Amino acid sequence: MVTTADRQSVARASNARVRDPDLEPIAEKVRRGERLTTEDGLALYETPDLWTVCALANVVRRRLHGDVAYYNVNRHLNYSNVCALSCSFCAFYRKAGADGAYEYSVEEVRAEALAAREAGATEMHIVGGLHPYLPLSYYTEMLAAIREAAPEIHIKAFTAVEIVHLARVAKRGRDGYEGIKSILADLSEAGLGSLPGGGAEVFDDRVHDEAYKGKIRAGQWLDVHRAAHELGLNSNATMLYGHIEERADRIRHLEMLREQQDRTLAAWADDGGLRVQTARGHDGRETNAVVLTGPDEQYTGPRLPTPETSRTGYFQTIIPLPFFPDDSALEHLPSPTGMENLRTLAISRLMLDNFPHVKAFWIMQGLELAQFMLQNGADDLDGTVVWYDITKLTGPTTHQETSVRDLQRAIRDAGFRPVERDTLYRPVQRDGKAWRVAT
Ligand code: V47
Repeated sequence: MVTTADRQSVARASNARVRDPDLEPIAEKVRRGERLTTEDGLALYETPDLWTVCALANVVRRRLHGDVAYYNVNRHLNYSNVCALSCSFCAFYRKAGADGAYEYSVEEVRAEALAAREAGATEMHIVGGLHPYLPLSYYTEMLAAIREAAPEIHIKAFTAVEIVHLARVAKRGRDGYEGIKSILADLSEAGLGSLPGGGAEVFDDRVHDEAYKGKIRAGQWLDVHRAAHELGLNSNATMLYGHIEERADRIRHLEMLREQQDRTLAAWADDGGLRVQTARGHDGRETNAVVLTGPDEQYTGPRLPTPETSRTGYFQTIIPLPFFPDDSALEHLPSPTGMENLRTLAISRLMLDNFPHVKAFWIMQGLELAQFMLQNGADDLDGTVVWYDITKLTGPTTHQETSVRDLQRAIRDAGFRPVERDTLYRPVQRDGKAWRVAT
């Protein structure tokens, strides 16, 4: 719900002085709710005027979410680090039988679900490596065990590459798109609620072949999410940046995500009252674009395009992930700086005009920078997390937890109103450990 105070803050933000005159045409497009082009994206990267980039991202963020900033009470669970791949950016994977390799049993996952329930969590976010030996039944049993132990918890699980791996494990790899869709249907039947955004890395063949050869390419990653959306499952998207890719690769990545979301939203536009504009895709071709913000706000809540139509099956959130070099085969590279992280998040907000949410994942950005990002495009910090094995911000520990009090304090201190959400961005009403989705 966008209030008068929100409108005033949008107006203030829209009138922010543009210091670099080259950004004026881009600022004008943002004010009018028009789609930005590839060249605009590159100009936002090249300008020394980072403050205007951030101010423009703040205009869009405030149009969409006013003074609200989201967090959730969740648990991340990395069920196994055993992986058939050896991506050079990754410090998480181990080969089967190697020192430090682990996998949770279904009973251990059940115990985690009970602990999450005890702690009042609304979501379990579950991902792992491409385990060469676990059968499909391990995954469906894992979901069923969680559903039984904690039926109210939303299970957001498995990156696109894990889904493709499961199709191969279940000998449905040759069935292509239909094989992938049938795996998703089986997982959904067992309890899967949505897909996280991991494993997208950067959609570029050169970068793929140098840094994560063997992983699925852009087309397959997008296909898995398209199949999930067709089944009515929402999903997220990530971009892992700051390693061997170019800034132009990042812009193309964002454009490819935006075009896939266009195809979903444009099909809903007629009955949802969304305005369709003509734009150019990343390959120069004409597309039907749906921009969620404009001088008259269009986005109406957690379920696009209107609460009445209650549609699900779209990208909710973009999560830009800064590269952590430590202990990876790319350890010699520096990690992106705070300024680069801020700029990339702001540009993600501006380019992904049809994604409702932008997450500053505090585990990777650090809570201090994530808090600042709320003023520069982000509207979500992720949650309490508890255990996280893939990257480590401080030291070797995988216990990376923050309290609701600290998340709320960070949000308030940044000038926003903390709202606890469920995985689908519905506000949560909480009384201690007990909670329900607010109506
Ligand atoms: O898939 C792996 C990336 C992802 C490194 O959907 C690395 O809400 C940086 O996807 N440096 C997992 N990144 C995290 C993820 C995620 C996180 C929070 C919320 C959501 C969501 C999704 O982390 C992996 C991979 O792309 N990753 N290694 C690294 N060294």
